[in-house]
Amino acid sequence: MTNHRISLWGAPGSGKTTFLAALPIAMMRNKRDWALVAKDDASGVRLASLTAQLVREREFPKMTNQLEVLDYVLLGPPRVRRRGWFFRRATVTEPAHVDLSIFDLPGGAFGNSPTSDLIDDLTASHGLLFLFDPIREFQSGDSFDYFYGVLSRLAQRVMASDASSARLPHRLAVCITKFDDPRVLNTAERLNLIATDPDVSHQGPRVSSDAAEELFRSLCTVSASGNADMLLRGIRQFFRPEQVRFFATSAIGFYIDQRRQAYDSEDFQNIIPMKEGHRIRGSVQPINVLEPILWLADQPAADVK
Ligand SMILES: Nc1nc2c(ncn2[C@@H]2O[C@H](COP(=O)(O)OP(=O)(O)OP(=O)(O)O)[C@@H](O)[C@H]2O)c(=O)[nH]1
Ligand SMILES: [Mg+2]
Repeated sequence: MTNHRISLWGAPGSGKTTFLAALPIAMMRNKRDWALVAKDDASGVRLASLTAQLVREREFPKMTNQLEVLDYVLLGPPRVRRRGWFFRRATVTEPAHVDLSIFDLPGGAFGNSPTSDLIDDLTASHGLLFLFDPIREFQSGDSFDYFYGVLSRLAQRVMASDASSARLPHRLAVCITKFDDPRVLNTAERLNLIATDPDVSHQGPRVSSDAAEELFRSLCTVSASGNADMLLRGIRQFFRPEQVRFFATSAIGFYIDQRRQAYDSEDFQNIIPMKEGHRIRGSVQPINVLEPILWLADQPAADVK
């Protein structure tokens, strides 16, 4: 069994906990059989309650106030593997079985002075899932503040133990969150980045992983502080290009009318503004939530929903 530790990383309110809450739903809505099985009661109860809150109460999670470590086994569809050498070679079918620990922290922890414990946790992770909230970046422009301090401490830590390594060993999934927001969707449409896959068009627009980098670059240019362009430079400087992938994601997805079971480009918002915060309008339809997790866990990509 392979062992993978994935840390969620992103500014306060960038959507880390909601992304996690949507993960079981993304698995259930996927055609192939992916499942998360909790390794202890606390991890099982926590994720079940987060997911139920999203689906049943249609409420977003409360802001995270302490580190949460959630341990699961990620079970996947059977894969064909070769075993043994030459004459004794045999083909066996095994379900993918990956140990997955997910670290979720309050976004504030990634600010100016990250603690040593945080840097230890990130150093020991195999995959980093960086959530970039374009709406927040447009309004307050502080993603860079929650990115660079951590990144430089991480690089310092890794290079202290291996002076020859010029880049970090981690895989990095850069997830643009809130793709369902009209401002983000409009940007992707304006840049002609929407995939035209007939299989998914009834579920709403999607941006492929290759096009997501361009979307990210463009969203960085409308940063309130003008600092977001340095995010991409930091990513390029510290990670190996083949270890970085971009995703345009939404934890809640677009509103899908229950009767017609289809996306309506005239009525797609799945969020209702409330006096305080937002509520979810209809069913939760995660977009590119499972995909970055599978990529970070080094598993074959999920089938299109
Ligand atoms: N439109 C839209 N809004 C979202 C989505 N996910 C999260 N949000 C909004 O972002 C807010 C913050 O989400 P959280 O998941 O709590 O963010 P977080 O990164 O865990 O925040 P901290 O725990 O404070 O660091 C939510 O209350 C929602 O209003 C999404 O997929 N689409
Ligand atoms: Mg949180």
